[in-house]
Amino acid sequence: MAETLRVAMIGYRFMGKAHSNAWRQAPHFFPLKAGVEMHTICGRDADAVEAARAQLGWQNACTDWRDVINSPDIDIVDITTPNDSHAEIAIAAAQAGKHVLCEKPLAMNVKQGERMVDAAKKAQIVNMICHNYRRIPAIAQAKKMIEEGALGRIYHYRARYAQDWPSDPKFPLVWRLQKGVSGSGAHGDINAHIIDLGRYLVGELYEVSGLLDTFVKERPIMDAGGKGQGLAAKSAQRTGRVTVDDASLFIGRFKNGALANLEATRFALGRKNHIELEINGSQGSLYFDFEDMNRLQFFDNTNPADRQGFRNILVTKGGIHPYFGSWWPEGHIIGYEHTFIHTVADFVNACVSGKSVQPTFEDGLMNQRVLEAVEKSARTRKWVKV
Ligand code: SOE
Repeated sequence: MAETLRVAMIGYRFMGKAHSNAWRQAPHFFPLKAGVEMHTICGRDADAVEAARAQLGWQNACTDWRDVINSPDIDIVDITTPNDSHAEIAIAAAQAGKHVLCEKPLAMNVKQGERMVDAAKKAQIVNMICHNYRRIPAIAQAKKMIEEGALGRIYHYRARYAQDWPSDPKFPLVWRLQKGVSGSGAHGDINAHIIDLGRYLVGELYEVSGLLDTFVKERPIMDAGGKGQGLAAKSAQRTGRVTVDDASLFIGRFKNGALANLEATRFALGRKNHIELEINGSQGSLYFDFEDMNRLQFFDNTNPADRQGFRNILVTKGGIHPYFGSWWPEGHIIGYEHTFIHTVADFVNACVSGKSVQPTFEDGLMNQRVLEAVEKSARTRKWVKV
């Protein structure tokens, strides 16, 4: 093993947990070109971050990310904090010569995203945005099939990302519901994912027409020590105005002529983390449902007319299907956490080779440009070019 890459992760809640699992597991299941040392986990609450350190397997804990950014003992900075700190941390890490993995969305807006891309380019560091769903084997398989022409010319990309965690009006005003911390609501949080998948699978968007809405406009404010800032927080007494969207929809046209139809909502009761994609082309169609994430449905119009239909491809064949060779025998399925392990494995190997690994900060910035074009369209009720 040539070298060991020492990691500092900033943040320790939901994404911190998912990324910690990935840093721990990737070296055990993937042929990495370097070792990984889970050196330091960083968070503002000393007790909470120390508990996270012990639980998640980090060597050290610290309460100020600035202490680790310039440390000569750190090679990689992994940003899993809320959106409003991504730019400051990533730019400082890049300027310190660290490779950076940053959770999505890249930033609060395009301007911040441009500064992050510039800093990464100037520092010539390996930079990646954690759009983990690209590394679902079924999604990577879909990409391969589309590139091989299995669908022919693409006519439609239809995607929906639906959750329901804040649909109770008594759910408190957590950071994902505050524009000053999250930048936007369902739009930047989950529409960002299906925008990224559309750009990955179909191509760049040319113009969009959007609609954003907020269903619950006032929510209880958490008491200061409110635990569970994430998707399962408890309510409190005072109330505050919700400053982000609960749902965001848009239609659009890709540069290659395909049509886009995307919907992201946090008010689809019963949908907990439901991503659904359908891509229709001149030779066939693909359908994917994240609640059945090991399966890809494929309609092949070249089949003889008497036996056509959507067939289920179980994407679990090692050596044939992406990433699966590192896991189990065929049919033994994998889950949400594996998509982060795949992301980290590819990132580590890119850090060793010094090669770019998609999705980069540029991808994150392109996603940000689409997000902002949709928001502008919703404001002006006009079509907007990306
Ligand atoms: C909340 O919507 C969230 O945690 C997103 O922020 C993540 O990106 C997604 O993977 C799961 O849901």
